Amino acid sequence: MKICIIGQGYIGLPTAALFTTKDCDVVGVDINEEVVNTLNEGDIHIEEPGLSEVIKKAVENGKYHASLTPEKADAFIITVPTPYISENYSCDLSYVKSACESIIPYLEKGNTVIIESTIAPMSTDEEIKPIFENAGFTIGEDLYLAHCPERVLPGKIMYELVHNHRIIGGITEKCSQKASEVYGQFVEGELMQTEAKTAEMSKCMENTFRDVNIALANELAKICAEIGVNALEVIELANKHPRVNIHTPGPGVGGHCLAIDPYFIYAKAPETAKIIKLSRDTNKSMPDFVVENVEKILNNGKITVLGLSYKGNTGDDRESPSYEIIAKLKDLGYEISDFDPHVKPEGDFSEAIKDSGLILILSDHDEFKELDYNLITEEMENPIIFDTKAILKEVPEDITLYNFGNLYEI
Ligand code: SAJ
Repeated sequence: MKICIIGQGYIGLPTAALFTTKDCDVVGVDINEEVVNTLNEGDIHIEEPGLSEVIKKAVENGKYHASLTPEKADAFIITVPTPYISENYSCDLSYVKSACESIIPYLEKGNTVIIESTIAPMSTDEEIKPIFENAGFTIGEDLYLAHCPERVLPGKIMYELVHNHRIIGGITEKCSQKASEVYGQFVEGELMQTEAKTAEMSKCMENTFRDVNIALANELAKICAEIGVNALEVIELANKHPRVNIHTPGPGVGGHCLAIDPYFIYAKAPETAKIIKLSRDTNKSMPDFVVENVEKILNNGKITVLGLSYKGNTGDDRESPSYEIIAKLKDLGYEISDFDPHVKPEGDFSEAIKDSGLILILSDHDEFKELDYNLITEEMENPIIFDTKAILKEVPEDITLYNFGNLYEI
């Protein structure tokens, strides 16, 4: 089978690599000439464990090449970004649409086209299908179109692409069957066939489920701070119930999925999607909540922020609440230093905490779980830590520790 994959990023390139391991010929298309050149030399431009070996081998044995333009193939997979448009709470489909337009000259009867990019519910039916119909194809008869969202975790992409279950949302049943045949080449998880709109909604809802649950935990943290209860202890105890799983409160929800996908649903039914919108608002209010509490701990001076990325043990800082918190603290006149070994590996912890009045932990990196407390007491002006991710369990007596469990003590 020959596969043409448009967009050679975090999802497109690993997907291309996996097809080559199953004797498929793959052309990886990207608009970035530098990326195309790098890939054709057998090197990769992104970091993902296990990926570079596969691409190197596939370039050597001729199973993979990159190109600026599409080529004829049996299946076309679109893995381009869908940026968030804050004005109307929806996704920018322009890259997906132009990727669709770009393959039209190469399409032949019987081909399959798969959209993997995360898109708002109804997009495949209302916005993508007409592009191919206008080019003369009848979907389900001479061209097969499906939305098959990816659901992988960076760092584990090569494993999860093979083993995770996949939602295969065809415009017609035949479209789902055809798309399943494509993924059946390397996917070992279940291929769950459904309609395109159900696949779109499922993907958005998976991330919304998590966002709403985090909002509940964040609201609990605020309530407990107000009335004087330890929220972290409440969560620990309540979660011993076999059917309860309260999530973890934090400084806000970052990343390019949870903080965005719920809006795609909200935009479709703003009058009805009340919990979804309120949850987004609650999670978006957390940077302010952190700042308010910092102000209660320290009037002025230097604050050391530990963690710039949106979650632990990654250098990914897209939509990270850390930057909003830092900007707000700077506006209030605090001097800010930061330390994040994943985002800024050149940073120096001892320099960052020197003469600081407060350490503010905003990401749960493993490196922060064991801090050098002697250095902290020696270098800091006041040895106080505000741990918004609750990663420190116990600190020496001469250090004051605040987290979302004891904010009412400030
Ligand atoms: N967070 C909390 N409290 C929690 C859990 C997370 O505040 O209890 C925060 C994190 O600190 C982070 C944010 O939420 O700022 C998002 O982190 P995450 O690990 O929950 O999610 P993402 O955005 O890295 O990845 C999600 C995943 N989706 C789900 O778990 C439903 C992943 O499986 C998807 O592949 C990915 O979105 C995607 O691309 O859609």
